[in-house]
Amino acid sequence: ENNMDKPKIVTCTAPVNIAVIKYWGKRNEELILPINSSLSVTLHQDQLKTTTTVATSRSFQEDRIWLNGKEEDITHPRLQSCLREIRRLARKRRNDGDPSLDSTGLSHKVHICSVNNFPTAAGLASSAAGFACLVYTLARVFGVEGELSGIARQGSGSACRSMYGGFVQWIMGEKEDGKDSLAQQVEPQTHWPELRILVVVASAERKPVGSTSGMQTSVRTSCLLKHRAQSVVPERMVEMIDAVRRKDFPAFAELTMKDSNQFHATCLDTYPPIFYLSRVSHQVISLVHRYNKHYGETRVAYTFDAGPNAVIFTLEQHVPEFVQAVQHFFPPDTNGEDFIKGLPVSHAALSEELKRGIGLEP
Ligand code: 2P0
Repeated sequence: ENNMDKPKIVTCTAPVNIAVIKYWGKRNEELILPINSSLSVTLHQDQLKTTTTVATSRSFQEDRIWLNGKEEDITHPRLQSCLREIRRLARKRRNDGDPSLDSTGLSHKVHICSVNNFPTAAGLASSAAGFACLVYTLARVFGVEGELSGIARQGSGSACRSMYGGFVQWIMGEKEDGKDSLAQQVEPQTHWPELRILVVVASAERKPVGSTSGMQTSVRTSCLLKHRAQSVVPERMVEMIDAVRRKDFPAFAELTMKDSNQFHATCLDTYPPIFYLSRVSHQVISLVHRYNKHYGETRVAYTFDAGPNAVIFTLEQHVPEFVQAVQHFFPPDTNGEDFIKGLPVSHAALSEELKRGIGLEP
């Protein structure tokens, strides 16, 4: 019996990650090499995630991909990078003498289906989970093991961090070929089980300026970004890793908020300027600072990516109280682009779940 005649189908999921020290700016566009290191928290698998199925069969005429049910262009350069690199590793492994790989399997075409359970491109890190999942699933199909974050990085920079759970750093690296620009786990998700993440959805619309082109303009025009990459982030990475290791919430929270604010300051320093925060975002920022001031300690932190939605970090014990504060100031039925409003129904239901807080542990 020839196994290669049977279609092979593999399905995997990958979660979103939320950066607390932000990646913004590349030194090499093609290899996706960043101008600074970054650090993120990977969400739990059951929350915001991508699910990808890859099928391979001798009868497939060409590689094809469907994203959220719609066929997309497989010739996209970043997709091609990931496919090429995985096939290259598979070929290398076979040449190194691993008999479990059949030579015909490598020439087989793949059909890829990928779906998100959250709004795409609303600043909720869809490309991170998407490319992490694609690379991981392809690796399983072609029998590739080992370090894969360098391949995920070539799909989307932030995707390399979703290859690991818990607290993850993306070390920028020094080499020109990017071989040392990889993600590394700082602590596993079990390290800080009391930590909770809330998503305050201000808008599920597509962001006006995509991350890739936005950061290009920032690198070209913002001297604040240059200063940040060279003189601010290196120290902050050390401090953040230390805060995570010691489970020092106030230190973690303060660094998280300051880094989010500096990222958005570099967006404003970009010419022409980029605005990711909305009126609601600014109100959430004020609420967090007032809340912390009221209790005389830093109990809650916010961070914002390339969109207006707030990601809130807090400890388990403070979740009900902070959610109450959010609901008091952002009642679900007010006018405008407010809490949960503007979301498709299925996502509104998801948000109800998110309000209860995402644990890092199963
Ligand atoms: C981050 N963001 O560290 C930062 C914070 C957005 C703000 O990574 O061009 O989609 O694919 O490498 O990874 C968004 O950028 O950009 C991002 P590409 P990516 O999470």
